[in-house]
Amino acid sequence: MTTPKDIQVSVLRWAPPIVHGLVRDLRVRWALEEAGWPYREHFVSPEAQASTKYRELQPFGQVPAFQSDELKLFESGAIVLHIAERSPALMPQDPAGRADVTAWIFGALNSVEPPVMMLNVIDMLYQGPKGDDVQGLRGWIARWTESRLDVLERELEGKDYLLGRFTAADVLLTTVLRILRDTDFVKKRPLLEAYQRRCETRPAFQKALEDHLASFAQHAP
Ligand SMILES: N[C@@H](CCC(=O)N[C@@H](CS)C(=O)NCC(=O)O)C(=O)O
Repeated sequence: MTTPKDIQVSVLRWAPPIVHGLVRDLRVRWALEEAGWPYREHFVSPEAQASTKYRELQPFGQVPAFQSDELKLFESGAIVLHIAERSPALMPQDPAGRADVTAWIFGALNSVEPPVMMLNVIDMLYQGPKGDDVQGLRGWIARWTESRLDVLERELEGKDYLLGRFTAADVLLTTVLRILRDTDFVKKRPLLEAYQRRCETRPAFQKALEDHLASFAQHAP
């Protein structure tokens, strides 16, 4: 399999420290590091995000967006899947194994990330009053999140990674679990915490995180 050339990944030119290590270009950087595909950063400012030119690349004006000599792509899950489909480091070669990875990529993004993000919205992003109604909603979403983490714990029992070996599904699941870093949802579950640590101590993750943080430091106001 040939490696695409001239890869560029869009990243926020700067973001406040509260989201450092969470912005979704990290997923793509990590997958690229695991695959061994060189890439360049395409820094986008808030003005660029709003521009017609950037919206042709990412219709919602968000990051990440991906470009290569072959194609352009948006949505972190689609980008990681694209890389994985061409990289044995992220996806096994047999059809059943590939199907499992695809299912877990969607599982991480579509079944685990929604309640995790809702908690994040209430805890970090929502600035309005947090009366009984918001607390009640948070409690309900917290139980939804716990039920998803229960499933993950069962899946990971006796395994180092979701599908036994490391795959793109672990890139997405780990970066989703990171969103809970200021809570005890993962911390109180030793098996999940160990899984997250195992994934985050991989050299490819460390390199991706280092570059992700360096680009914010470089553009700090
Ligand atoms: N579903 C999208 C979400 C992308 C997203 O939420 N990007 C955020 C950073 S993590 C962003 O660009 N926020 C800035 C904005 O929306 O203006 C994906 O996974 O790529």
